[in-house]
Amino acid sequence: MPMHGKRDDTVVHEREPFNAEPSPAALDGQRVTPTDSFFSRNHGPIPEIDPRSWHLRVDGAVDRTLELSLDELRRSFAARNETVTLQCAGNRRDGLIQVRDIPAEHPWGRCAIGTARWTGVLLADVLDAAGVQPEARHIAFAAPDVSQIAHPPQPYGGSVPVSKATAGEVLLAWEMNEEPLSPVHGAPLRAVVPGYIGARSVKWLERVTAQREPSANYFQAVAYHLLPATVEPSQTGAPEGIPLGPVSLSCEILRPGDGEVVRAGRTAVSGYAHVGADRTVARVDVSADSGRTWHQADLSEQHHPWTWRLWQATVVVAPGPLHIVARAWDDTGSTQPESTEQIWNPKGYMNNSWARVRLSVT
Ligand SMILES: Nc1nc2c(c(=O)[nH]1)N[C@H]1C(S)=C(S)[C@@H](COP(=O)(O)O)O[C@H]1N2
Ligand SMILES: [Mo]
Repeated sequence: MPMHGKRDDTVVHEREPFNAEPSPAALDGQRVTPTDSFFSRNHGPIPEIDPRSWHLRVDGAVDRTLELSLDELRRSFAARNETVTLQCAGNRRDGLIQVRDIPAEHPWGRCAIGTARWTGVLLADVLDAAGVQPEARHIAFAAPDVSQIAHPPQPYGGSVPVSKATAGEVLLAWEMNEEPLSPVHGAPLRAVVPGYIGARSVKWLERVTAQREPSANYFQAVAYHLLPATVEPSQTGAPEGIPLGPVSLSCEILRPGDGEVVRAGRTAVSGYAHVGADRTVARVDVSADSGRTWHQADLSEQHHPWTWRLWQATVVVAPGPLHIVARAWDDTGSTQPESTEQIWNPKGYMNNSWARVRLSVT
């Protein structure tokens, strides 16, 4: 029984803390994801915040420490509306779990991703008002939700490099799809960091700190690192892996559904493709014969720089069991690895292997 205003067909991985993703059918074909179909990823209970006493503190290596109420934020800075895709680093983990089990992590399917219209102010403008000092290299975000998953248990936090924070694309948002943020999506204010893993878009934001080092928060310093396949995550002295920031190139098939029965002949295939950093999706290929021959999909326009591109194609399928696969290319000419075996990692992040659905064709 889904909650928090989500559709009835939402897949709930955990009720408390709430972790849920929409069905592929709910995500398919919509450039902007309705809020009731937007995934939700939480590491602790949703904090109870009184918006009247809430304020944002901006501190650390700044010329002026700021304390801003929501009204002051709205009054002091120009409002911005940006369409931005958020993707969880654990999106598509279920594919990695099929290679080898990943205990204690949610088996996210292909829908821990969504695109919303976010309204707020530019973090760059707020930082400008505070005056970031030259020794600051990172901007840390802190929230009040205490996570028992962290070692030791601690409130959620993370950071982004100053260059990203001041690039004029990171938002401090109070609206999602033209409505005030709901509690589950971070009311009254959240960071929206385009092109980075969702983990950096800290919800229930209450503190922004300019500092020399990345955040020491568990979710920045320990979790959300891409570990070598041979490492035991709890092993002490193990290599710390790659701290994840910009999102790698990936794509998914949202229609037909995995395991569906379809009739022989022409079949419509559609889905999304997404890449972060400063890259763009340049092409999507679809194959109805496991990658021996490829058809180029039609891509939706890139109206906004920080959104996914939806794609569709028509392929001809012959009777029998078969796999439809898809792969995206970005503007650097990079494409996705074919198999999950090559990219399995102990925490199950960044599954960017080819998209795949199994079909029975009658
Ligand atoms: N305070 C706080 N912010 C958070 C999280 C959290 O648990 N607590 N989860 C992060 C992760 S991992 C993701 S993917 C996104 C998900 O945003 P959503 O729940 O609005 O979809 O929020 C991020 N921000
Ligand atoms: Mo995430």
